[in-house]
Amino acid sequence: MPFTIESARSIFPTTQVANVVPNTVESFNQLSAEDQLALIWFAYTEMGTNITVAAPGATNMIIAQGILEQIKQMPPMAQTQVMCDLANRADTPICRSYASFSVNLKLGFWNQLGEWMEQGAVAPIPQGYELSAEAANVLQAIRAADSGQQITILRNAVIGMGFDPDAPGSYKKLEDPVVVPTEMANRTSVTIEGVNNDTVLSYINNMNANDFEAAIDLFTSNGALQPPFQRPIVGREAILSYMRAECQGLKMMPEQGVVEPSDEGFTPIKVTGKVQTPWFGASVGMNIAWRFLLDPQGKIFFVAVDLLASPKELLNLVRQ
Ligand code: ECH
Repeated sequence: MPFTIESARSIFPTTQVANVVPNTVESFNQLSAEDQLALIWFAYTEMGTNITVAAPGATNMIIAQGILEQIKQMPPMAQTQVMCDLANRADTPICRSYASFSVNLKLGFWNQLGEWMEQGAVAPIPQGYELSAEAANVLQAIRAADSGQQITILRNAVIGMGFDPDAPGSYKKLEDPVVVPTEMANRTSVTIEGVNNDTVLSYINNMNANDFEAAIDLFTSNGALQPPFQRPIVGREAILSYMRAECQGLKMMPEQGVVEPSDEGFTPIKVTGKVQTPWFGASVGMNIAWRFLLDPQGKIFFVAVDLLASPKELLNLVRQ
């Protein structure tokens, strides 16, 4: 076999990804808890003027409701302490529960706290709070990023909070309720300029219909999916749980692509386009590349999803 998962990761090596995301999240993580909270507050409220947030219906907010109500009943100082503990990844019962939340539940949790902070029901960021020079630099980097990069930075900052007793990511996450796939009659089908490969088209159409069982059938049994800035997730079962947790309600809008000649039966295909998350709907279109590697039977051996450095990258379909 000419490819391993590791070697597949570097197909289409000229793809420029948005390194501003991991770099900014890393600088963010070095800041004090107070600076982190204030910075996200500033970034989030500035962004909120151009884009609308909608907590996806699929999120099981009930699970977080008890903790949210508990926080709401606390005196303001204690509320601020809980938020700082989350940012500090302190070992407290609330931080442990938070770490067990799914990604959407973590976002929904903060979304609720943000609404309450705005209404004055939860301690707000103190008026006139001055960011440290380092935090001001991080905020500047976020302002300079495009909206897809901004929401990815926020998301990655938020999911790293709380206290995970095991190695990061290894904790058994609570699962979001499974949504039923879109009925056949109501499904959409995409067209991609330059690509009419059935596997790729089925992948996108099934993902858009939340039909993850069908999407997973397109992978080889040891196939892998590599999300932006992450290691590959290997094997059908692991990919299916990931899809159930993170792919509900995504809208994938591929635009163009290129099919490379096969290498011992393995075919590299790159597709670029936009993705919308249910959190922001049509107000944020993320510029994305899918780098597929299909095996000789046409199954997905590997697919990387990249968040692109700039819209210019949408046109980078260099074969090599
Ligand atoms: C407040 C102040 C105090 C501290 C905090 C606050 C609240 C912050 C809040 C933040 C909310 C942020 C949100 C971010 C959502 C981002 C969603 C993103 C989704 C990207 C999805 C992609 C999907 C790509 C994929 C494709 C595939 O083919 C395979 C799968 C997959 C203000 C209170 C913290 C509330 C809501 C970035 C790119 C295309 C890889 C998934």
